[in-house]
Amino acid sequence: MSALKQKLAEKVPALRERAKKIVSQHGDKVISEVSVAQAFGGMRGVKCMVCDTSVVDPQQGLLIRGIPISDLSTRLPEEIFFLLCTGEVPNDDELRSLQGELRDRREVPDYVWNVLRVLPVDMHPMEMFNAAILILGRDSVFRKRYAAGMTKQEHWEPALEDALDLLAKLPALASAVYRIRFGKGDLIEPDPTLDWGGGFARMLGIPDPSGHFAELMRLYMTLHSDHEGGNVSANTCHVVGSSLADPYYAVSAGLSGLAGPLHGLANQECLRFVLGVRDRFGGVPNEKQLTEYVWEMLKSGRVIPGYGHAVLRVTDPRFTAFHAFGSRVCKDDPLFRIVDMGFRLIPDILKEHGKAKSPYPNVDAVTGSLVHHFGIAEANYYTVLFGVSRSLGMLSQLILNRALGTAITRPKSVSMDWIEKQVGA
Ligand code: CMX
Repeated sequence: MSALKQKLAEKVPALRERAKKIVSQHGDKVISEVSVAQAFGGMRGVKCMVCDTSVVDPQQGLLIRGIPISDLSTRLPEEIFFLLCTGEVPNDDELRSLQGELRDRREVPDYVWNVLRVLPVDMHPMEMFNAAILILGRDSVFRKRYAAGMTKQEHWEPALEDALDLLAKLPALASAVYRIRFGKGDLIEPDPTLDWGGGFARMLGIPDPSGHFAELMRLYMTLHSDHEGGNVSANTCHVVGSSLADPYYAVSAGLSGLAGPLHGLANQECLRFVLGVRDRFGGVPNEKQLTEYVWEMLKSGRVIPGYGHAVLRVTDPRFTAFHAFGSRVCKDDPLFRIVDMGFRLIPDILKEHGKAKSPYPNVDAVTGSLVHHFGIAEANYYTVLFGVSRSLGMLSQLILNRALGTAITRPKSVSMDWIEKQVGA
C-alpha cells in the first residue's frame, strides 16, 4: 500500500468519528444566517459547507492545514497534495512513495493524443485540457467499482486511485495542449527522474538553462493548489462529486468554472491588461500615465484585472510570493515592472474609486508577467497552468468528502415571490 493510502487509511476512521460526533452533539446549532442580499449575491459569506484542506482568512490569506502559504512556498506540489489530503507534510519516504505512484501512473493512452490533434486549431486551451480529462474518465476506477457494487465506506479508496491516476497524467496532458495548440512541435516524453512540477516544466519545452522556469512551475503549482471549498472551481467539483459522479467528471466540472473570467481566466485577462499598458505607452509608463490609464478603465465601467477578492482583504500572500520570485529573477522585465508599478499605485486608486471591498492584488495580478518572461506568451494558456495546480486541491477535497460520505449537495432555492412574501415586501 502506498504511503499516502496508508496514512489516509489510518486517519479516515477518526475523521468520520469526529464528523459524526459534531453532527450528533451539535447538529441543531446555527453557524450562519442568510440574508436576502446573500441569496441574490452569490451566497457570499454563507457558512454552509465543510472543507478541512485549507482556509482563506480575510487578513492572513491562504492557510493550508493551518500553515500559512508563505511558509509552504518552497515545498513541492506533491508535498502539498499529501498535506492537503492528510494534514501532514510527508517525510522523505512518504514523498518518495507518492512520487513513485505518480511516475508509475503517468502513461496517457494514445487515443487522448489523437483527439487533441484533430481538434480545431482555434479551440481554447481550457476546452482541450478539459476534453482530455473527460476522455480519461473512461478508465475511472471509481465508476467501475461503483457499478460493481461497493459500500459507502469504500468510496474514498477508488477516489484516491482516480485522483492519483489523473494527477500523474495532468502535466503530460497540459504540456501536450500547449505544444499541439500552439504548434510547438512534437510532444516531449516525460523524464522519470524529475519531480511532478519539474517534469511538467520540461515537457512544456521551454529552454531553461538556469532552472528558474522549473522553479516557477513548482511555485505556481504549489501556490494555486487550493483556496478552501467555496470558490467556484472547488465548489463545483464538490457539488458534482457529491452526486458520486467519478472524479474525472467532478474535476472537469470544476475546471469549467475555473475557465470563467472572474475566476481562473482572470490570469489571462491580467496579462492582457499589462500588455495593453505596454502597448499604449510603447513600454513601461511613468506613474502618472499608469494612474490615468487605470482611471480611464474604471470610468468606462471595467474592472482592473488582478485586483479585489471575494474573501481576502489584504494583499494576497500568493501575490507576495510570486512578486518576490519576480523581483529576484526578472526585475528588469518590462511586464514585471508594470506589474510592480501597478502594485504600488492601484490599491490607492481603487480605494479612492470606493467600490471594490478589497483594493489589493490577488494572485493573478502577477503570474502572467512571470510566465511571459520565460516565453509562454500565449495568455489563453495560463488558466491551464492554474487548472493543473487547482486539481491538487479539488482532488484532495473530493477524496476527503468520499471518506466522510458527504451528502449530495441540494440547497433550497426560493422564488422571488417567496422572498417578497417572506419579507413582507
Ligand atoms: N476593479 C474595479 N472594480 C472592482 C474590482 C476591480 N478589480 N473588484 C471589485 N470591483 C467592484 C465590483 O465590480 C463591484 O461593483 P458593482 O457593485 O458595480 O457590481 C464592487 O466592486 C464590489 O465588488 P466586491 O464585493 O469587492 O467583489 P466581489 O466579491 O463581487 O468579486 C472579484 C470579487 C475577484 C470577482 C472582483 O474583485 C473582480 O472582478 N476582480 C477582477 C477580476 C479578478 O482579478 N479575478 C481574480 C479572482 C481571483 C480568483 O478567483 O482566484
